[in-house]
Amino acid sequence: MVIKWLCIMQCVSQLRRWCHRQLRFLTQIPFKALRCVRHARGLGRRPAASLSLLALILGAAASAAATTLPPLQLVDQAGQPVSDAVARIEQSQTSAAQEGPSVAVMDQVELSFSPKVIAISTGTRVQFPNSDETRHHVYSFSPAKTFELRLFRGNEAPPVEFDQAGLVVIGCNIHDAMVGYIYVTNGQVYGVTDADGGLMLPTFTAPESAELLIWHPDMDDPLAVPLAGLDTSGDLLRIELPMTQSQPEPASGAAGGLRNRLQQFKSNDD
Ligand SMILES: [Cu+2]
Repeated sequence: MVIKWLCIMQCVSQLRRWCHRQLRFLTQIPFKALRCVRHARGLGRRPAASLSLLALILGAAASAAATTLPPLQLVDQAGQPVSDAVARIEQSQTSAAQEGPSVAVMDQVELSFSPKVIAISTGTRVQFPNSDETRHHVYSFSPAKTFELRLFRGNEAPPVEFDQAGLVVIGCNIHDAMVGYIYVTNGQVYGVTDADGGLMLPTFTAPESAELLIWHPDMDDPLAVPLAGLDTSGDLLRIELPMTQSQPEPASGAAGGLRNRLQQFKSNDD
């Protein structure tokens, strides 16, 4: 009798556990169903989001049609050509952009950097061959790149990689008059004017709000010209630059400026 009673109690207990599990399952159904509805609504929103993204892409493409500017000619206030000016289109892209790291050259000829100004993409390495008989000691203390190539001849100096955008002023520790500029940019569309002030930029795409930016060591500030404001109807795009009237820095001033920057850099670095 006792055994029979125990069997009945066990069956009742199992029945209670089964009922409890069923009850839990039943109470979860609305939440599962709710999650399914939310998921379905989420899926339902995805096409709309995709359409919005597609519209944005199409809109951007429409406003960023390929542009080819006429050849630039940069002149000073007297109409004289300005060489060694860097021009670039901000926020622009071009299929003509070089891929991967490349090597640029800033030679040293007759106690001068040659070219005096180069423009490069970030990640570019620059070789500093010395074509003079005397030795040079090339250095820079610019925030975008601080380096030093101790006294060297010929091709003894290893290339220097410029991995940060910015203007890098180059000097020689032996010859104070030697000053060069390396314009490092993250952009793709840029160039340096030749001896005639001329420059042909590659075909590019850019937002309508983008600007043509021009830098030169003899300008107080870079010049920014909205692309929308450029008259591109002619065979030549002539732009007058607000050059400073003063002559290039005298030798002592140039080197002194570099040394002052060195001291400032060192004091800021302490
Ligand atoms: Cu030198």
